[in-house]
Amino acid sequence: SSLRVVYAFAREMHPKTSEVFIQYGTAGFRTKANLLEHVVYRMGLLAVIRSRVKNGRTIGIMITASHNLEPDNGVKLIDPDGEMLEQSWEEIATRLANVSDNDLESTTEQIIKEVNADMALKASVFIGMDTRNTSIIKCYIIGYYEKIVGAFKNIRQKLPVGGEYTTTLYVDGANGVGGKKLNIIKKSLGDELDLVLYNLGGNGGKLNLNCGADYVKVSQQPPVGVEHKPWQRVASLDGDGDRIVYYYLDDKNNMHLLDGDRIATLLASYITQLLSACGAQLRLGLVQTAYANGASTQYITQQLKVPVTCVKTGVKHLHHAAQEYDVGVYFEANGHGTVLYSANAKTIIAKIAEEGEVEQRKAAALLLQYIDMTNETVGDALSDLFLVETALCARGQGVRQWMEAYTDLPCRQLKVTVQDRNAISTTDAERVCTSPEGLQTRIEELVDGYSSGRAFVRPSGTEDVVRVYAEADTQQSADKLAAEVAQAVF
Ligand code: NG1
Ligand code: ZN
Repeated sequence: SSLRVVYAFAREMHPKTSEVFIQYGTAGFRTKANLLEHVVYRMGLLAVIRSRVKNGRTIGIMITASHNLEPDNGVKLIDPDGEMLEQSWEEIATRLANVSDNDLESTTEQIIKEVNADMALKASVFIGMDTRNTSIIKCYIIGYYEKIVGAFKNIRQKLPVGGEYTTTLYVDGANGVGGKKLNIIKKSLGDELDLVLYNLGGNGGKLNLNCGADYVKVSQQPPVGVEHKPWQRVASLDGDGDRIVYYYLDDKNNMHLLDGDRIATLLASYITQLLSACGAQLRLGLVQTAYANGASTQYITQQLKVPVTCVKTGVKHLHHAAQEYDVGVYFEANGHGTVLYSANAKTIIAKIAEEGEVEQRKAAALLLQYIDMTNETVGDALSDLFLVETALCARGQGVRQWMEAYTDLPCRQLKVTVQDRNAISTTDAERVCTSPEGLQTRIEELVDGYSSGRAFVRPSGTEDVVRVYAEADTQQSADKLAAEVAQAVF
């Protein structure tokens, strides 16, 4: 069944769009990068087969066009001892690269028979690439969702659906790539998760326009293009599929947002629960930025008793800080994040899964699969979606129980256009403004006028604006404080 996902992906996401015959030569396949999409995906498939023929030893995939100019790219396979792919396989690679999408399945099955691959063996494939823009994208398309969906289904077989959890999930795809991927995975999910997808880019829907995670988070409005039912949980992705937030509407049509902070707390508390069921003494910590809602930080430190690190905006800072923990959960409030596990943590958990008491073994096995479902390289909306769905299902929680953990402080984000945004500099993870002179004092004076008030400003790293953030005990106060601080910046 996992192979069916692979073929569906090949057809839908990496279709063969050109009739140009392409041959595996001395340096593998090499041609214009835009002709290689389907070839790279299929070489991923072939590498897995080759690894199995080699008893599970590692096969390399190298994505590069070496000295050729930027528009070219290439892909070649490397055998376990570092030599070039065995010559008799060049014909096989060429055959697989050139079949039509319709014949891909039968040709692959034929090749598996010919080379006598034991498909039950665990395969190992390493992927390398050069710095071409097209390399990074191609590197990413190989066999990844197969693994995540496989782990998700395995876990679901162990966890009965119960309590307030329901298997129906609405998704706002932001008219981007994440929704399209889910549309393909959807069929292979069966009863485990019933996805109802919106904003898939049809009907002239424009990328991120009035929809998607950023729109929902910043405007605090539900996206257009989604049919709403009271209390139904909706996941909203962003257009390039690296952010996710959840929300629901109540029976008075008020929206309730479950943002990156909320996702982080859910994952942290579920993983803590699994770790303690394993009997593993590992240090779990959470990484946030100044944009994290103050109520979430308070809940995490006071109730969950989990340590929190606050860092500068930008995933690289969060990722780095998360590596300091055995298990590091990191999320930006806007829904960008993931969970990292140290090598030591993985070894300990794997050992418990082998040698622990019965109940500890069970919990450790579950946690290993949870780790398998996690994209530790980079925050990924789809991986995060499966992590959230698993945690909710395991705890028998619907959106309302999830929301009950803590109450967000009302907040407001604004953008201010100024002459030179770099005149503003900050310190203490961007929470304190060091220049221009007097601005920090002014912000503090303004904040003092509000109960539970907090505010900061920083120059955006992605737009030519200064961002203002404020929170306070009521929405009206948060809005007013943000406007006053914006005025002080301007
Ligand atoms: P800037 O423009 O530096 O605020 C925004 C987001 C970041 C991060 C980056 C990259 C906010 C407040 N800022 O950065 O969290 O996601 O874009 O996408 O959401
Ligand atoms: Zn994004």
